[in-house]
Amino acid sequence: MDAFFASPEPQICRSLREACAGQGPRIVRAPAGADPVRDFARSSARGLVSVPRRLESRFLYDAAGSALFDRITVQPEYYLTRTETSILAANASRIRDLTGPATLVELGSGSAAKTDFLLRAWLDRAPKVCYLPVDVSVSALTGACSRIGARHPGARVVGVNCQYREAFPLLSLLSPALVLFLGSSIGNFTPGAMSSFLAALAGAMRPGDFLLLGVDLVKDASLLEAAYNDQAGVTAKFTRNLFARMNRELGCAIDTDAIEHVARYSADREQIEISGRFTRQQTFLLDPPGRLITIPKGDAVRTEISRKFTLQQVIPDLERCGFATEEVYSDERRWFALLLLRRLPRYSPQTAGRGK
Ligand code: AVJ
Repeated sequence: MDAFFASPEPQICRSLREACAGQGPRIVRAPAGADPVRDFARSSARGLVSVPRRLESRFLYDAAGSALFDRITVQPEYYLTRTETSILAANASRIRDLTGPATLVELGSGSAAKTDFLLRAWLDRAPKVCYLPVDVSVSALTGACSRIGARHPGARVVGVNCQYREAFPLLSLLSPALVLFLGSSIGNFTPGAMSSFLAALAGAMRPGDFLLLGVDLVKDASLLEAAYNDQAGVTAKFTRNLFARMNRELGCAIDTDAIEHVARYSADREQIEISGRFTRQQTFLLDPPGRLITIPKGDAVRTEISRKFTLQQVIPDLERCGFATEEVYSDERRWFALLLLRRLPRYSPQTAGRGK
């Protein structure tokens, strides 16, 4: 209790209060002081020299990357978005029956196209709904806010421009809440990072609040690999855009044409592994750190993993992290699942991930 009163209210909470009081912007930003370019440069410098070489997936989503991701979601091979949308369309009103009129908070909302079905289900039962999309891409967020505001006049929309975890202090203020984490975005986390993320999320949520989690399910490798190697080459562009972003924001002089998109399914690890492979040696000029990092010909830089799940494994994992599974929705082919979870009544984050 003392600790609670001693800690000042996080700035993001103050910004939200101002936004809700009607003054100030309808977009709440991450705490000032964080320098995004410096953050990108430091993370990239660290990742490029680590073994294996890797870049953080969150940097894939600048304005160009978010737009490319939207194009990925409509490629014929990329079944995830289409399948999840059909599951949402079929179950939105059932979900609303179970959760009641909760505030909707969407982590990694992107353009928020899928959320329409939920908003409609909410507005079918009450004249108003509060919706807070959270995204690192300010362009995707502004687009989503204006589109939803125009389409659903009953929706009070406040965009939150920050990383997932930076939005966690808002969750207890917004209870009763339904947190949306769709698209199998959770698949970007390693198993350890997923447990710590979920434990922190459970710790930030109020008991009884809901989480709607989208997970892509394990399936035939050829279907998975096709989804991440579309014929039109949009996914390849998406991977290369991360390096192009380094050129734009960090002044690296990289020839992105000499970087090849590679996406393979590891059946052992049950994940798609995506990297940019250098078809010739290139040197990164990283500024502000002012470092030179040479990547030899043939070396690969991991940009993403996309884990695939089985319900038998993920449901007990979620339980260990503080979430009880209320209902599971899927499609006829069992390609994708939406789990409606509930924050357990008693849960302390310290006990999470035990035995892992
Ligand atoms: C947004 C992380 C769910 O893993 O399928 C799609 C990202 N990358 N194609 C995924 C992605 C390449 C996507 N997630």
